[in-house]
Amino acid sequence: MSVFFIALGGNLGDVVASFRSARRRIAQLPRAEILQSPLQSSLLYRTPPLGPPDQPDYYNAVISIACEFEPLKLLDALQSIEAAHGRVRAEHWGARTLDLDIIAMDAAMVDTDRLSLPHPQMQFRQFVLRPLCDIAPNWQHPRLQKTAAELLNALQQAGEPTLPKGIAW
Ligand code: A4P
Ligand code: MG
Repeated sequence: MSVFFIALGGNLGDVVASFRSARRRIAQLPRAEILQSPLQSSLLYRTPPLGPPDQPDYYNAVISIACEFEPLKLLDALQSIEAAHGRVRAEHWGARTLDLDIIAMDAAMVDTDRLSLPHPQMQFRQFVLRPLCDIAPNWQHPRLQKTAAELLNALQQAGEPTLPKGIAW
């Protein structure tokens, strides 16, 4: 059984409804369970867009699941959930209805064409680290040897404005 952290992002359509429905679908994956504690789903954050600025603010959250999937099989499942929510791949870093990225699988390091773990950009992104810290502040990045809380703190020390408070969803 592995613990995966999955980041949800989106800025088109009824994002909160898409997030709720994606969370339900992820919980229903065979042999997957969203871990029991309600803390295993982060709060929901409204975040300024990274990338082209002429797009709406994003919503972001992170959930964690324990499941027996091989990571590529989980990626397939997440991509089919994205597709079911109208995700069309157009502009790089452009607006999207639902983006589901795997942030990490325990302390695994994966480097293949289709999948890199931990997600190579995670340490630069408050919209990933802030919600991750709601549920796993002590998770340790296996390459950087820093916890999620330390990575978030480093961004804030570097002068990045903190995100507005999150809300339950
Ligand atoms: N891939 C490799 N590693 C992973 C992983 N750990 N998890 C591959 C998921 N996918 C991974 O992703 C492209 C390919 O990355 C996949 O086919 C997979 O094989 P994609 O979702 O098809 O395309 P994308 O999301 O447009 O590209 P990318 O580079 O993943 O974009 P990001 O990094 O996800 O950024 N601003 C705010 N505030 N909040 C956001 O959530 N998101 C983005 C998208 C831009 N700006 C944002 C946000
Ligand atoms: Mg993505």
